[in-house]
Amino acid sequence: MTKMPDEAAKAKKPTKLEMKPVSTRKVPRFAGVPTFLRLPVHDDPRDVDVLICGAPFDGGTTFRPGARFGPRGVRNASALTRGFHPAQGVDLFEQLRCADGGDVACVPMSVERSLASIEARADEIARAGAVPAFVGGDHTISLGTLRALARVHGPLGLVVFDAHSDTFGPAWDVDLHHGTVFRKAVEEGLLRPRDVVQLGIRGPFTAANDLAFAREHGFRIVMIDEIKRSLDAVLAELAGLRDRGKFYVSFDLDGVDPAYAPGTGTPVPGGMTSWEALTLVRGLVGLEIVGLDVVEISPDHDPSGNTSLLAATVLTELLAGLAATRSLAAASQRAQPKAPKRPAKKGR
Ligand SMILES: [Mn+2]
Repeated sequence: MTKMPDEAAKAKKPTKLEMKPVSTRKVPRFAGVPTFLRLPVHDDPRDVDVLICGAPFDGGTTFRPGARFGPRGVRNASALTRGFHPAQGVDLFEQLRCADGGDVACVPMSVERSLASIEARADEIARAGAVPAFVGGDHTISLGTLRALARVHGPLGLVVFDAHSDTFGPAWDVDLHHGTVFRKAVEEGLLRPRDVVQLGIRGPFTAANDLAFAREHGFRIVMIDEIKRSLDAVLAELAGLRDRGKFYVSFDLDGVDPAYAPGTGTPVPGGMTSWEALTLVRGLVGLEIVGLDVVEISPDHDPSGNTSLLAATVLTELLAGLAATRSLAAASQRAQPKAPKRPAKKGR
């Protein structure tokens, strides 16, 4: 039957925007223009719960550059990610409306201008009531998002996966680079330092006092040995962060062992396995997470593509955690009997 022209026009314009990955029955995973998690490209954060944006900037790198290609690498690799996460028992795309918000316009040789653009985008997303999720980019980008989110939400707790503390001093007299971001964030009052947990820290260090700043400010430094010896104890500690206020989560791929994630700017042997990292990410369910990033993905240093695939997988685990947290909160609200305005009726 031939459709009337106005009916055809209606069919083309869905009344409600579908903010989930395109069905693999319609478009195979390897086809189409690559976007984060095969999501639609959508600019307006008011239409989504989470807006995933690329921050292709590596001008804060002190060693091996290439993280500017991270967002592209993760978009490609994320064709293999899926929505249903058995550990959480949730389909993240059923719980969360997500979209690819495109890339922030970064200036390759200007940290200040790039951070200003990232901050403006994070600010816009947060004020729209959505969670900004950034894919880097080197670790410097976190400072841009933290500046915006602390302004909107107040000082934040932080869970960061990383081989390095990133609280170090200036390099070549430059005080802002990917190894100083969390010292800067504390100095700018963006964090609640006693609610900062660093996971996977390891040496060798330049000097014995490399972690002095983090220790003096009360960061909980979880060295890699603790994770290897007692993952469950670390998970219990993460569970203890629930009800401690709003958190930011930052996942630097170099927290993972270079055997699993060699495509990163400053690899350090002896890190987490992919499984340990993903298990710890799952341990964040229940935290009130208002922003997140996955950084230091340098695809050109990993011809296998595993680093980008792991980054994409970490991203979906973080989102599944948000989804699980929301569905748990909704379930507990339903279970809470409301104070009855009049005596409860029998048989309810
Ligand atoms: Mn880092």
